[in-house]
Amino acid sequence: MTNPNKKPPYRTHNFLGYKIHHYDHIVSTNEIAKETAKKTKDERIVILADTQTEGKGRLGRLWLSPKGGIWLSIILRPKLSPKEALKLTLIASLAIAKTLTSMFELKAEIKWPNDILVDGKKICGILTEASTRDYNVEFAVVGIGINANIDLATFPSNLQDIVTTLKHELGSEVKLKALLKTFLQSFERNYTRLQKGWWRPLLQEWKDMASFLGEQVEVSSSSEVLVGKALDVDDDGALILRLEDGVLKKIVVGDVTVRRL
Ligand code: BT5
Repeated sequence: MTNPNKKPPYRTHNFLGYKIHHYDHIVSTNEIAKETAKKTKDERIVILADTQTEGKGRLGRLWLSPKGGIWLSIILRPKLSPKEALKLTLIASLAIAKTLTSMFELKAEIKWPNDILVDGKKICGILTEASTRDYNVEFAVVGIGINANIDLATFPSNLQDIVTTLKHELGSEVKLKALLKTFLQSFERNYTRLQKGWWRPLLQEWKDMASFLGEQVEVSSSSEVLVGKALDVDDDGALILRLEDGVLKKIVVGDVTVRRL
């Protein structure tokens, strides 16, 4: 039997209609968010943790989550079909890129589908997971990891060339609370617009911050590696690649590497 007097293992704050559950450490905010989502009908709940012991990347990869970063997952109940869930990753990446640009004057770039880069290096990754019912998204969890006040030396040497942090880029620490608030403000604006059906202008804003469009890229998925020109991102958020033989290919899952000569 659950004890009604038992305190939850997190602190709560409210901001802009978002309810934040702030944990010290946790296995993965996405995992706790999915468990939380099954127990409530609410949305705009944010699971936030100071550290994660098993932060998740895509395809079962590990996401390193030391102290100093922002590791969070937002529970949403959008009116979207399962194939449109990718739009949540796109509006989150747009909000992060805008936040980093407006707060710190950094030149943040988006790399399809889920990376935010500064100086060509990954500063933030996004993992969206959706639970579906009757061909609709029942709930979605948008997991976001921002490398904020972390020394680059904290990362293993094989990642130090491809990863960056706000502390490394700015030479000083940032205010995590202010960063979180600015991001949530920007995310809320995008989410409201998405729910109103204003997807096209959001996608255009996203494309304006995307660094890989028009470039020669390599796209790897679990089954193949494709090489071609990143022509566009279509209305569903899928990548349109023109292969070297001219054939157009629509890609929903994959890792993009820009091949700069
Ligand atoms: C991602 O995966 O980029 C999605 C990361 C999502 C993390 C957030 S944190 C809050 C929420 N809760 C979770 O459990 N997850 C989400 P992917 O594109 O598969 O990139 C993973 C790869 O990035 C790894 O294989 C490493 O090479 C690299 N990596 C690991 N930790 C990193 C970090 N902190 N910063 C930058 N790159 C990292």
